Amino acid sequence: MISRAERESALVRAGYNTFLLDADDVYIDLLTDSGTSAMSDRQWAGMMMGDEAYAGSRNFYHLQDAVRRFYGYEHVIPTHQGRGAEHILSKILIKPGDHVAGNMYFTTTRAHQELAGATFHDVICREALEPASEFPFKGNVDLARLIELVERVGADKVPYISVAATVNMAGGQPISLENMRQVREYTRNHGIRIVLDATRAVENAWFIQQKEPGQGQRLVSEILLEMCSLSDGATMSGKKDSLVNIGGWLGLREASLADKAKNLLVLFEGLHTYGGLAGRDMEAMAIGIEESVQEDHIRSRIGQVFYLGQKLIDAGIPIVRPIGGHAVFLDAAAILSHIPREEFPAQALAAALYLESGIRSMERGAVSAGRDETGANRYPALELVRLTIPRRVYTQAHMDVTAESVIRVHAARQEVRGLRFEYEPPILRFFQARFEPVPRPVEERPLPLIIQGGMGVGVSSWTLARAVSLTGQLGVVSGTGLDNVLVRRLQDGDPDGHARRAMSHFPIPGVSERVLDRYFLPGGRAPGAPYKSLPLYKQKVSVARQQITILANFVEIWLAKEGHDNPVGINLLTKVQMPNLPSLYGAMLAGVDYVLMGAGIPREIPGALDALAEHRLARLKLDVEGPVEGPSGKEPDELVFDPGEHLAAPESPLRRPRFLPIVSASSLATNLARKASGRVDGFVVEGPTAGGHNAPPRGEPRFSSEGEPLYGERDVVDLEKIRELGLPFWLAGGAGTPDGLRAALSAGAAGVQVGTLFAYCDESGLAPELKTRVLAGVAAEQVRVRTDPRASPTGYPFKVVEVEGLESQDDRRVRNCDLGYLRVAYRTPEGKLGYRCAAEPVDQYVAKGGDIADTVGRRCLCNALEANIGQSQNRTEGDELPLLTSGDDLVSLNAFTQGRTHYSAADVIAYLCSPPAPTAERREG
Ligand code: P61
Repeated sequence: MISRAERESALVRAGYNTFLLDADDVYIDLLTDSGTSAMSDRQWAGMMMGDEAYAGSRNFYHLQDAVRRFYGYEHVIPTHQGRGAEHILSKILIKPGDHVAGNMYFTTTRAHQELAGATFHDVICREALEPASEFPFKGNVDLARLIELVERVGADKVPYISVAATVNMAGGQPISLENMRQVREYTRNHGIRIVLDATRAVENAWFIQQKEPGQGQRLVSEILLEMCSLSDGATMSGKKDSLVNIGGWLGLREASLADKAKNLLVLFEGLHTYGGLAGRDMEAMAIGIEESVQEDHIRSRIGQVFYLGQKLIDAGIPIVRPIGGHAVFLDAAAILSHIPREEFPAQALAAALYLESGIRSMERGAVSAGRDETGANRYPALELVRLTIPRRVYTQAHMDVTAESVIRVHAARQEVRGLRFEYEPPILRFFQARFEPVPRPVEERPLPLIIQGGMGVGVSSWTLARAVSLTGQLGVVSGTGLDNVLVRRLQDGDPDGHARRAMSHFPIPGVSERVLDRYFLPGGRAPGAPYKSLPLYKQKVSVARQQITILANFVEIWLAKEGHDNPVGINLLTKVQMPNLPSLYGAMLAGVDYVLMGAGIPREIPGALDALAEHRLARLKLDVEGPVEGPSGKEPDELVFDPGEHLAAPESPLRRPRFLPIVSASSLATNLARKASGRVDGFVVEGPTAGGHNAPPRGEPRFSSEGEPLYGERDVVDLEKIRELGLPFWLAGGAGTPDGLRAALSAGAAGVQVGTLFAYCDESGLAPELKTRVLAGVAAEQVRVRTDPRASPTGYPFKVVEVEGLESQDDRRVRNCDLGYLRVAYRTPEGKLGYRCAAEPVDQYVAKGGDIADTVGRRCLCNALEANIGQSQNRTEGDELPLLTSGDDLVSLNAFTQGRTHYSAADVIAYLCSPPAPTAERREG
């Protein structure tokens, strides 16, 4: 069987529709008993005796004999399968405006009746609509309903009654002989024909033998003949009772009708002596008919269905009672009572069962029922999932596995979410429809225990965030620098097509096309060719430039959320101010659930999120450095973002994500909780051992002998004060161990934020060779994480990983500022805004009024971090070198990796959630 992760993606590929799964991705296939039974040795021998004459094949006569003998119809018209017979029958009997009554609809049967112009009326007995009712003949016609209909529309408008035995959609439920006799008597008096759907009539006959008074001594074959004698004709799908992979027939008593049928047959199926079948197929069906009525066969067949059903009943699973002939039907409406009918509980249950165990079942509820003539969804009384047992294929052990799987899904039923259509075909929609999960509002979800930290640039990629979110914890995408990450990905050929797939869903017209036009290189860049970069961000940029930022954030979140409905977050740096509003808007267009922001005080962000959710203009104050003060009395400099410039007529408001500022002090949390421009939903509380940028130590700066900033008592966050704010919080920085998680929880936190462990996992965006090198360094205890007070142009301490043999960016780099995310605005002597970065060429920085002392030891983080994810810029003086950052806990990664050379995000989650190691006493006990 394929793994859970593979089943997950198979299910997404199949649009949550079990009909669209590849059979190779299925473990136990209970989709249907139609054409899936195993043929016997006798049938296979018959296959070898195919007489493939175009006309008058010997095998046709064998089939005709078998049908006459066991079903009693004089005229036998072969069809390729059941619906072929339904098609012909509907066409010869129905006139537009007619009414057909039946003991519950069947999908193809009703579709052909409607296609011919009739309206179908369900006249099944009321007991059939009650899954728990033990009534033994739930397939019975409710005569009162039938009479009422005939009197209302007139007998001349009712060409025939469609009587099914057993009734598939009711749960494989039989009709009694007595009821059939009553229907016969009534219709005879009114000149109305009865057409039997004989598809599973043998199984019906067995139920009559078992349950109907006075029938216990008769053979199944005798009962079958009597049932058929109470009808004027029958449609048959040989793929069920008759044990063949393909084939069917139409049986009639009246020669004139049979002639009409044969006339149409040559048009739609084939000549009347083969009707769409090969001679060998007719031979196999003739033999299958004979085998199907053998008492031993039918007893063991229905006995196997009963075995599975009884196991489920014993486990308290709501199923249709009594257990039917060909399948066990789960009562999805009862099992998933938390999912409204509009969200198709049976479809969702079938998908959940596949995900759990690779078992394929079939929806038999509102999706199967389709829409009525007004276009509204039909909501049938029964909302079922069918576990259909092919004949002579599976063993009781398969039934045991199936029962156990259903029991597990039932136990975790609260986890199952509703579905909505992504594609809905106009007829028999259930076969080819595609679905997607109905997004569950983030407010209704439990808070995550683990937040995967947003590590930029591109380390917390969509692949990482998606992998984490799929486990039910919070995956977070880093939004920093995503626009250049996207255009570089496109210039590298977007090998798997992921970026282009997401781009095709971008709601702002024309943008994706324009970006593809300019940046997409189908085979990647020519060897040695540098990347084309984007124009640098400024206070005001063109609409087109903003749209690339919106697009890039949309793409990353869209991909992280694809195919599941678990929450995903985005992390942005407050300090990287200028692209933040378009980034947030892009992420929100893709439905981002959480926004996390640190590196500064994001006081204005909550209000901006409220505005963006309503597609309203949002503003942030732009920080502007000296040397020249702005003219006094002048409005403060602002960043303004107007969604209206991009989406003229948005369809509906966007979901306002939860906002979690990242803070390093309780005073900051208090300030944000009280003074932010809108709702703050919680905090990530980050200590100085976390990776990336850290807060500087409080008070007079002190340094170790190696020049690292020293943190002291004053830098320890007062958790008591945080708790008092009454908002959930997560601890970050050195919390990435099972003990760290437990300690956080006992300190009142909702969980932890973990970065470093995830940075080196298979799904992270870090270049594979860097992961390998660092993990080898960790195993050899040859890594060091140094807090560098100078490396970052922001002036915040920045953690740098040092590994034996890893070449990193250093002072020898020829300075060049062509990405510019860390540029800050300053005012020129002329009062204009300019932009500078302490890592840009020194003379330029000084020319812009910068202090030369600020440039010392500064690294170009933009280019180095791009290099970290394999998007190193190619320069004449050599490729840009990486600069790795990690939390202090990198050095203790061994406790987790234990010699592994690679691991997955799910491994990290499993490790963090692992129970405490047993203590000495407990081990002895
Ligand atoms: C089945 F999802 N049954 O049960 P054909 N009458 C009856 C049938 O059960 C039946 C046909 C006529 C299938 C296959 C199937 O919505 C679906 O040989 C009582 O399939 O043409 C077929 O016979 C039609 C599955 C049909 C469906 C329609 O699995």
